[in-house]
Amino acid sequence: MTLKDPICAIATPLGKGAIGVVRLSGEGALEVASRVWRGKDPRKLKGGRFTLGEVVDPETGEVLDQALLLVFRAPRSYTGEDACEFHTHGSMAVLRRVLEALVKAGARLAGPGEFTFRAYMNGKLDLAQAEAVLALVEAEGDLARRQALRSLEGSFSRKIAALEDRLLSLLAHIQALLDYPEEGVEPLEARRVIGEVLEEVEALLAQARSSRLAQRGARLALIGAPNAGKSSLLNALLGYERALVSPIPGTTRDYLEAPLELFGIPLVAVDTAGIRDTLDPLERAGVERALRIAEEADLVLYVADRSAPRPSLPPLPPRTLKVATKADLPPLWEDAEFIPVSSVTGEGLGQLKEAIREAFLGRGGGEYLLSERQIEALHQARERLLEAKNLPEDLMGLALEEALKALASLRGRKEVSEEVVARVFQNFCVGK
Ligand SMILES: Nc1nc2c(ncn2[C@@H]2O[C@H](COP(=O)(O)OP(=O)(O)O)[C@@H](O)[C@H]2O)c(=O)[nH]1
Ligand SMILES: [Mg+2]
Repeated sequence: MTLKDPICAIATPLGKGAIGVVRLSGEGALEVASRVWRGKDPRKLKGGRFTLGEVVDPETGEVLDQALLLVFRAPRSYTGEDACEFHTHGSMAVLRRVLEALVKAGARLAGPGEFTFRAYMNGKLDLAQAEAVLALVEAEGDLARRQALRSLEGSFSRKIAALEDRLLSLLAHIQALLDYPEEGVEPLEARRVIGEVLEEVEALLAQARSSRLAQRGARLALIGAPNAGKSSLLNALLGYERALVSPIPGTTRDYLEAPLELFGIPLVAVDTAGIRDTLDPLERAGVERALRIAEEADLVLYVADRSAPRPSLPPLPPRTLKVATKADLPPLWEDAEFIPVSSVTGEGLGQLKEAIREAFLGRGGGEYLLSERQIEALHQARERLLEAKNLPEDLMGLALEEALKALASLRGRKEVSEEVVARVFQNFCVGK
């Protein structure tokens, strides 16, 4: 496999769409395109221009579809290569034939992520940005979208670059002290710098949880006595009638799931059967299942009716918010630990949502979407920084270099030691 040969792939989802896009990129891509295109010659088109024409089978000349062709010229394309997109009608029948035609015309089917890999190799994106592309493609909720976009735009990379820079300067100083002690280079407050970098790394690591939530979503379980108002609360949170609500206790015998996006987090809300002692075997099974669902949930809403005698608390998992329902009715009990809400008037729903948000995201909310690889690299950087912090200045170098490597790996820069050397040299032109 060469790195520059023309590759092609269907870029839109497999199914039926008004339009579908087939991508082509690589050296000679426009040559390949010209063999399947009836219309203006793609080789003569300016980058960034669309043209209307027909896609044809290069062997038989059969017209496959009417399409728009969008041409990009290196380096001004996603991959940095000559590239183009065929915007055809979006059926599999069309897309498959267009792809086939491109292969006949000399392109190769792209491997997974190959376009973005080329973009990375050609310096269009760094590794963190490439991961952001993947996250954007896979985003299920608005939080993941927002955070991934921020990384794609380079804000995360810039932050990491700034941290790398500080460590490089520190390493340069330490090296200078070792090599030219007689020069009287001002000793840097190494520990303070390390402490500051460490703080930033830890602040980033604190976003690991919200990143995972944003990407994988979370399960929110509603449990409580029959008739407590669980199903009504679910409907109120959803904004539509999903669960059956009834004044007869024990209506929800099994459980039901509903997708619910809160604060951009894709949640699955699970409404369960009421928890109470019952002899009905079917209801009994439902109760047991409810308790199991609560244990497996990322967050539990324990729901109790404030207008009825106070129920005794079942064993609750640590991540539980207590909710007192029917706040519009005269209360029979009060408890500051419970958030009062009314599914009828909507009172307290905002406060409850805020509490859910805080339980999931903490107060900050999280700026970036960290991949598992990034979390791992940040952990490594953190450990090395902690190690360096506890060493005397002349022995910190190695741990600092390791920390730097871990940080640099976020952006995909593997070799940093050469750079350290260069920085030392650059920093140390004090007459030598
Ligand atoms: N006034 C009032 N009634 C409510 C409220 N929430 C639920 N209910 C009523 O309480 C009964 C039981 O509600 P439901 O949601 O089915 O409870 P579940 O068994 O816990 O799912 C129904 O008659 C609801 O209309 C509320 O906030 N205010
Ligand atoms: Mg119910």
